[in-house]
Amino acid sequence: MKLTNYINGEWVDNDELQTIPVINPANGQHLAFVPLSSERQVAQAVAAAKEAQKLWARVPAPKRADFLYEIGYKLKEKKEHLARILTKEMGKVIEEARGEVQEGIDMAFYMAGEGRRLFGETTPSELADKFAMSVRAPIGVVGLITPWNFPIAIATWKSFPAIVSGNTVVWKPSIETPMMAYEMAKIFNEVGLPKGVANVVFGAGSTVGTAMIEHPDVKVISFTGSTETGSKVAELGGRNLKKVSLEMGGKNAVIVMDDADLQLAAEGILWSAFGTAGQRCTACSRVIVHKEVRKELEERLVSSAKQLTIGDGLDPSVKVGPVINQAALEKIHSYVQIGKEEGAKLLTGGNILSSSQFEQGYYYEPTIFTEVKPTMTIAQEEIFGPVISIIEVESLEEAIEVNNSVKFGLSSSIFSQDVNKIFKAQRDLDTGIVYVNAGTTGAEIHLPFGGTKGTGNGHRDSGQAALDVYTEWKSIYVDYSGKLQRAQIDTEN
Ligand code: UN1
Repeated sequence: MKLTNYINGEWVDNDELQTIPVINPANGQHLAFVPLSSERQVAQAVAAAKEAQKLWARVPAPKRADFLYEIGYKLKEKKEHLARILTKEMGKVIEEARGEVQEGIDMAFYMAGEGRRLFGETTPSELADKFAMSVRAPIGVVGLITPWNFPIAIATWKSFPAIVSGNTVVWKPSIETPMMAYEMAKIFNEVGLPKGVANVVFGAGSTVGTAMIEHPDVKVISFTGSTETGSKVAELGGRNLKKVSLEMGGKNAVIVMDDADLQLAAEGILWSAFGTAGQRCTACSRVIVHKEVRKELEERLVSSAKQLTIGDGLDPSVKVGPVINQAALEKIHSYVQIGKEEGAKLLTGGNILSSSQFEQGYYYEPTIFTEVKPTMTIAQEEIFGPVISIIEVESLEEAIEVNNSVKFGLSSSIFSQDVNKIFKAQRDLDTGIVYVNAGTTGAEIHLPFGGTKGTGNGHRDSGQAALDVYTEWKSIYVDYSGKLQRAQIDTEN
């Protein structure tokens, strides 16, 4: 199968473009070919989006929202079909793939509801017979750059609020997961979304992204991905005076206090650390544990980690699927080597799986280090794989300090039964998301998603906060006094 760009409501078959294969990370199976587009395809898509936006902005928001309802129904109808492609293309286990499609469905219906809200504000004017209000106005053409780990969910967090608020979209999905984007484009087409409102351009490396960011008609860039790429996006976006929303890495920790329910804590850690093979930006990669319960927690974590079935995510008994590609496998393994060299103690895992069952795919053993110092590389840098570092502390204060000692600030969690500790922690943990008595993953779509410090630049995906990325406030004053009234000029004297 050869995938094509989706531009101006058409499948643009780029015969002149080079294509590369899409590979199933579970078994090396060849799934499709994806085109590598150039600036020319980006320019075409932006032109289509610009033209479409003039009309789209005039469509009443509740009518724009009707398309999102239709998209939601389609996603629902195709849930199993999409989940299976997602597992094949990205590797996450089928149960999680279904969960991700569900996130897209929920986002569609949630943002469709926004079509009948999109609230503005009315405010008393300081002058008599004058009406003042502020409304959300669409910005124009929006460029989306999305990652492979949540190829549907993250795309919906960005595109649906953009579309419902009257913008049009040019979307560059990750080259690792183009099939999901192609399926989304099919849905846009099937529900009759007006041509040019949502466009998909495939590309590898920085060609398409750079062309999008530099294009004068693209006004907003929303990016989720690595910190390394994100800072380049920010730099280029800044130079081109774009509004840029960034969602980047995490180094998320679970804090386990001495009064915690240890079984629950172990289950929460395991799910957040090894689910999606650790490839979530919200994945737990540090466990900060009170010294009184460290040994017991370690025993529970190690024995449960050893029981996790690893393999092809299409097999429903599998709990940990492959990582995305060979480069990811090597990067994870090199962090494990660094951990050993820096003196951390390996409790379990630490290997690339290479027996005949695994040799065609990219599998890494769930790995647990202990006796990790907060300053070690494995406790500071994002590994994006199934590796956790256990750090011992003596108090809640120390736990919070260790949690906050990394450059990222996406998600954190505390397990405790003490309400005072819980409330103190939720206030002092410097992350955009805090969980109490639950792991670090599982964000819901109607709450803002994003982080502090190096995780982002102050914007949020999903939730109503996403509307702030894709709209601008317009203040409107209507003077119905019939005479010249001058604000701020003192008429008394
Ligand atoms: C991501 O980690 O890149 O919170 C997104 C979660 C999911 C989304 C994660 N709902 O785990």
